[in-house]
Amino acid sequence: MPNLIASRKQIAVRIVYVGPGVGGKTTNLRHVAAQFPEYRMAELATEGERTLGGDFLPVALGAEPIDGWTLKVSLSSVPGQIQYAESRASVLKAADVVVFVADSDPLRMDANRYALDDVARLLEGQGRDPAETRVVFQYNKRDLAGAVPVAELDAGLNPAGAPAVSAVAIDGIGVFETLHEALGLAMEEARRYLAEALPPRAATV
Ligand SMILES: Nc1nc2c(ncn2[C@@H]2O[C@H](COP(=O)(O)OP(=O)(O)OP(=O)(O)O)[C@@H](O)[C@H]2O)c(=O)[nH]1
Ligand SMILES: [Mg+2]
Repeated sequence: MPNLIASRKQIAVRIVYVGPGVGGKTTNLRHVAAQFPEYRMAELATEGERTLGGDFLPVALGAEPIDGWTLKVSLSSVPGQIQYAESRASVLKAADVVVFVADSDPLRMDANRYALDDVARLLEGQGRDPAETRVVFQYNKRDLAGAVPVAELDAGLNPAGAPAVSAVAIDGIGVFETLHEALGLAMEEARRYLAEALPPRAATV
């Protein structure tokens, strides 16, 4: 759930990138970080290019204030490799918005499915309803020859029709479109939370 920093009138919201190993989560965050040299991205415990601990990028994107509260956003990613479920669970716990980075490689369809089921399992384990969780899909690696058609990815991974963006994260394509969708959901979540957490009069100050 969002975090209120009353002294600064800030509401902090977390966007967490999830998805199968080598799907492109770190690539997305690196691309965002490159546009914001004032923020430092932490890549925790890596082994080669594989993320073991998660990535963390705190940014304040200067979104329109909501009832006088400024939105502060942090982006993070979980390690995609199957064995790091505990690390995934702890990062996911704080997620207000989830970005699922799917790999369009036909050989990674089982990995996509596993990662999606894993997210649902972890959220349920935390007493959250996956169907109520705000999610954006990114269909990454659209440059691959033989990329799975978008309609097939939609049908297989996103039957509920959540926002979905095609991307070639390695070239920065679709990275900011995805973030834009996620920020829209983050704003919705911040509004919902403020309406619930603050007395009605304070919320409209
Ligand atoms: N062809 C292609 N390769 C990509 C694209 N995006 C990322 N990659 C490559 O895929 C590999 C894995 O990308 P990462 O961003 O490290 O993947 P990750 O999801 O963070 O993986 P884990 O940390 O293991 O969970 C890297 O070699 C990237 O350069 C893309 O759009 N197209
Ligand atoms: Mg990574």
